Amino acid sequence: EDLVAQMFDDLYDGMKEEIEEGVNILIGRGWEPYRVLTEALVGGMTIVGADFRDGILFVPEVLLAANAMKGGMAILKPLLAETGAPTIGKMVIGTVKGDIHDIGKNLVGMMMEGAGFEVVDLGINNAVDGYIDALIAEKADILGMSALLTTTMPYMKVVIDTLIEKGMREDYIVLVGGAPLNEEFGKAIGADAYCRDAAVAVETAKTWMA
Ligand code: B1M
Repeated sequence: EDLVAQMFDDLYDGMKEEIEEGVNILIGRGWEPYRVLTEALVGGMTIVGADFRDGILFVPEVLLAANAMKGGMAILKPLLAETGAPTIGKMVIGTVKGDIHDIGKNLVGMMMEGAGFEVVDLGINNAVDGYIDALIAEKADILGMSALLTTTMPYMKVVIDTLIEKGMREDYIVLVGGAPLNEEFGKAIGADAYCRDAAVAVETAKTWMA
């Protein structure tokens, strides 16, 4: 698909308007919103990530790419939302302390909402108290934590250990995700499940709520 290749370039170049236009065109061609999300947007960000890692792209450029991606996601958000679906459960989600990456978390939030969950998004850089206060105040069923850095992912254990200390661990389903995590890490820190991507997060949440 030529347009998707063009969108990879546009995302790489941080061209927000072009990305928004591309998303609209693909939707107009009858693509499912989830397919646009994964193939065009997440696919494009994977290329950005590789060149960022290899020192070809730098923070300012990656910020522009992230901004363009968010423009595309904003168009898809209402399309992913199922109308009138009964609420299945409530999730508090946030990126952990020290970490400002939020695209993956936002995507998980969008997909969860689309699947009928109520989502309370705490944003980025969350300390343990913020998570715990929100879980109590919101009477949440699920805690979702995101981390994109190897240096911030251990903080998830701090949060889970604090839940244990306070005798609250059994009250919540704890789901974790983010590029540097894996199944083994999820188990080791005492999460209920590691979610590889947003679709898995939705399926896992549904399974645990059932
Ligand atoms: Co950052 N960054 N970054 N960055 N950045 C990474 C993560 C990195 C892998 C790039 C690289 O070197 N290849 C690298 C980390 C290396 C490491 O830890 N080993 C890195 C680095 C080093 C940094 C800085 C330290 C760079 C610097 O300043 N020198 C800095 C850190 C700042 C901080 O957090 N304190 C930094 C900054 C930034 C930007 C601000 C420029 C920007 C973020 C913008 C934003 O988020 N608003 C950015 C970006 C965009 C990236 C990459 C390129 C893309 C991340 C992304 O959005 N992916 C990233 C490269 C990569 O990941 N390979 C990189 C798309 C997104 C849809 O995927 O977030 O994985 P992802 O989410 C997926 C799944 O992981 C899962 O579902 C999502 C959807 O399928 N998931 C969950 C995620 N969270 C979940 C939570 C759940 C469930 C599933 O809960 C239930």
